Formats: sequence, C-alpha cells, structure tokens
Amino acid sequence: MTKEYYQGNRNRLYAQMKENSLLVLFSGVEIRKTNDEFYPFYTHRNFLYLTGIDQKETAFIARKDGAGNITEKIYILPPDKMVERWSGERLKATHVQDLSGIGQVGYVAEFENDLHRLATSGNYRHLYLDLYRVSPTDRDEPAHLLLRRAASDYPFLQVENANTLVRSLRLFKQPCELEAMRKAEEITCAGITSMMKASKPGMYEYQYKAVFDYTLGQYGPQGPGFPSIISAGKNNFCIHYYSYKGQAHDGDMVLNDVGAWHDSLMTDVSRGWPCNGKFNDRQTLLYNIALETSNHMFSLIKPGMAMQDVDGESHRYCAQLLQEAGVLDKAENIGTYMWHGGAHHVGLDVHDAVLTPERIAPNMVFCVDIGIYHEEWGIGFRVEDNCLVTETGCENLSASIPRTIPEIEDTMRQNFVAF
Ligand SMILES: [Mn+2]
Repeated sequence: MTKEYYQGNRNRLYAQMKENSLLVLFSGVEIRKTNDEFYPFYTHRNFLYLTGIDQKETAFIARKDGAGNITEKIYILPPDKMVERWSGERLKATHVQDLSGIGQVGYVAEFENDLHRLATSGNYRHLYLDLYRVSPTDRDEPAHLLLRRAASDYPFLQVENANTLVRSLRLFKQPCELEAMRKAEEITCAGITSMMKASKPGMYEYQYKAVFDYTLGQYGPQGPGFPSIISAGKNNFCIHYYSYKGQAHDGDMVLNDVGAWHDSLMTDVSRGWPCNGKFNDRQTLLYNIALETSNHMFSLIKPGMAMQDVDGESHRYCAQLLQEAGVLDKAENIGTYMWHGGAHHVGLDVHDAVLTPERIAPNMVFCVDIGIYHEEWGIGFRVEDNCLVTETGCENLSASIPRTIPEIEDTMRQNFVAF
C-alpha cells in the first residue's frame, strides 16, 4: 500500500474526531511464549491500517486543534546495533516517513514527555484511544494501561473510543484493498487447487496442509493469513479444527477453510471434495444443495438488504432444498444440518473487526458460508466464498476457485506438480 492510503485512512478518522482532541495509538508489544522466546509479533490491525508501520512498541500521537488543524508524530524504537545484530534492522526515521506519510518521527523515549506536555497544555479536552476487548478477560493492551493512567493523571481529558470510528472506516473496502484481496484470492486458489490435485485416499490432514503451505510459500514469505482449517471425514464435524492428525479414507470428504493474504488483506474460502476425486450420490446431493444455496445468495445480495438476512435467507433456502430432497423433515429443524452462519466481514482480519452494519452497502466484503453437516451420513463440508457488494448487486471474489462438482472433479484429475 502507498502512504497516500494510510494518510487517507487517518484523514477520514480525524474528520470524525472532535476538535481540541488528542489521539494516541500503539502498535502493540511482543507476547512471551516461553523462556527467551516470543510469539511472532503481530501489529495491532488498526495501527497498521492508520500508519502502515508494522513494528513493535511504536506509538503515535495526533492532535486536532480548535481550528481542525492536525499535527502528527510517530515514536519508533531507536537504532541499536547490538539488538539489531540479533533480531534484524529496525525501521529508520526516513523509512517510516516514506511508508506512513507522517512527517515527524521521534524515538519512544520522547513519547512520555510529549504526551504529558500535550495532555497538561490546556489545549485539549478529549483523548481518543483505541479501546476494545473481544472478551472481558483479554489481557491489557498499552491503550488500556494508558486509559487507567489518564484517569488518574489527566482526569480533565474526556476519553473517547477511537476503535468504533476505525471499525466504521474498515467496513468499506477501497480500490487498493480490493486489488490486494483479488491477488490474495489468486494465491488462495493456487493453494486450494494444489490440495485438490494432490488428494488421494490415505493422505493425512497434515499432508494436505503441507501442500497448501508449500504452494502459498511460492508467492512470498507471509504464508496463510490465519490458521488453516483442513480436515477429513468425521473431523469435518469440528468447525474450528486445527490438529491435522487425521487421515482421509476412501469415500471421505476433505474440508478446507483457508486464506492467503496480500498486502495484509485476507481471503477466507472453504471448499469440500471427496478425497478420491469422485463425489458419490449422497455427497453430490448435499454438495449441490449447498452450492445452489450459495448461488441463490449471490443472486440476491445487493445494497439495502439487511445484513442478518444473509444468514437468515441462506438457512431458509437451504432448508427448503433439503426438505425437497427428503433429507430434512421440518424447516425449523435446519439446525440439525446447518451449524453456523457465515456472513462475517473479511479484510485486514479474517473475521474483520468492523462495525457490523444493519444494511448491506457497496464496497463491503463478507463471506457467504454455506455449511452442511450430516453426521449420520458422515458428510460435512462448507462452501464459503467472499462477496463484494457492488452498486447494483454483488460479485463473488472467489468464484474462480473450483466450486461446482465438474470443476472440482476436473481439477482433481490433474496431477499436483511442485513449482
Ligand atoms: Mn472461513
């Protein structure tokens, strides 16, 4: 992404902030895994969205004065020859300016003084922090620590939540984001078709995963955007399955729920296929019902539709088809075979941290995820695609990833060839 993208994101946030306000953001800190080892650092997505800086322990202050003028400064880790010898080069000030378009770059040691000076200057009445916890028991982020400190040290500053504002911005995808998502779809397609081509009875789930990871690895060092769900047979009945230990036996279906990312934008795509390359009668029946339901949804989705109707209508329509096929007795029992909805937004996060809208509008991207789980028949899979809402309807961004039975069987007849 260009610096103009990040500048644009910040400007749209500033436009929503009150006058005489401070905005303080943090990229986050490393989490210790064990002894001297840390989990891979993952920059707070809103921080990345607003600055483009993908580095730990970075802070940012923007101030908006009474006339609406904005002043920005970012605080980075200082150069440190010994640390950098072990863990790689830190971003230099000029590099940070080029990436983010933020003019003033300081070192983190200056942050506390600057914040204190600004907070006590008498010029600011509001303090915007990015405050969010998915669960009340989530660990404190640097923003939560500052929130507590601000309450005691700067009680005259009214705290505002920047999180909701950023979430409302992230809801609508920009052209460059859509371009990145389309590229990510291509990479995801390569990964999924590789698994289809490599598939055979007796293959272990970890081998499918290895094929997927290997294929994504040809496109860059970043790998999958989120932990891949790849399972076979009865393991498909665990919706978020990550153990990869099972084996696909002849007649089993393989399920994947995976996504590549490009420029930090994700995809989230599920396909199901019989490991032996040929759908049997029951698999054909259920798969075509899921596919037809998905196609029905893509024909309906357009601006103005209620967001909750995506799940509601897909369950209603799928129930109707299952009833017509004699699989389901009564529509209200659809929960026996459909265990989840799937209309979650996707973007910088696979379950994108956006402000969930009531109504669908252009440039939203969300998943249409039709899962059917028939435990008695031992068949479970989902067909999950990424839906871009346009001015008049919608587009399936993942349409080119084999999804009809002939497309899947044709793909599976091909041999997997390593790059
Ligand atoms: Mn998914």
